[in-house]
Amino acid sequence: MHFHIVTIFPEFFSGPFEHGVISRAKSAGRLEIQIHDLRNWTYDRHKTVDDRPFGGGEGMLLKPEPVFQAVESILPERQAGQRVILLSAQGGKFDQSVARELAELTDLVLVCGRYEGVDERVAEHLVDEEISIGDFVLSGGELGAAVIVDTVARLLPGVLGNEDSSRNESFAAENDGLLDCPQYTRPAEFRGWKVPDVLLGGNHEEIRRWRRAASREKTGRLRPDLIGGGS
Ligand code: 9D3
Repeated sequence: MHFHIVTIFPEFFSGPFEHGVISRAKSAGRLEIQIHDLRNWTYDRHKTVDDRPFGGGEGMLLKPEPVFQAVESILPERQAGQRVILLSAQGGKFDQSVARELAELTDLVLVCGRYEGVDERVAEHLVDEEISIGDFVLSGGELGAAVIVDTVARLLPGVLGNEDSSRNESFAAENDGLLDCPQYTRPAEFRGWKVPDVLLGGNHEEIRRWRRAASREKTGRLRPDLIGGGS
């Protein structure tokens, strides 16, 4: 899968994809991540990407021309399997099921919003959809784009070593809608806190039952919304 990120801060992305699973998947040719500097599609002396909102108001907006130019050069004609997403605070919320859908694509262009927002013609006439990563205020779309690349890349065949991608993660769904159970490693006692005895014994049926109960308890306590208990 080929990811394209359009941003006014290309340096932001030297880092997030250079570690662990994503870095290895890039080297193995499982995915490609191309960073595009939005200013490459400006034609004035100052490489202007922003301007003031019509009608007045605080702050600046991303101008439409460089964004259209960038996306139209990256994907000259939109084909099946290619999608363009604008990261914005107004978008639909990203989650694991959106990630699973995006993992089917061949090309994904992520346009990072900045300033107080983006000229609305980008959302209306250029991108396929607008996505937010949650109900909180960020300074721009770059962290959102990094979150989406990381989440989607893990689902690609071969990236986690799961050739068949059958172990397709579904956040809680694979665990019957529950959170992961608590896990422990050595030492068996740390500062007086003991690892549950059942995990130290070799009774795998008993361990399975303990994990299941512990998952249920923890989900009810931390994420009652996942078991239909409201938030
Ligand atoms: C919603 C608040 N806006 C009205 C005053 C101001 C505003 C907040 C944040 C304008 C732009 C931004 C920049 N945010 C993003 O570009 C963004 C974002 C986010 O803020 N939260 C969650 N996901 C995302 S993805 C892109």
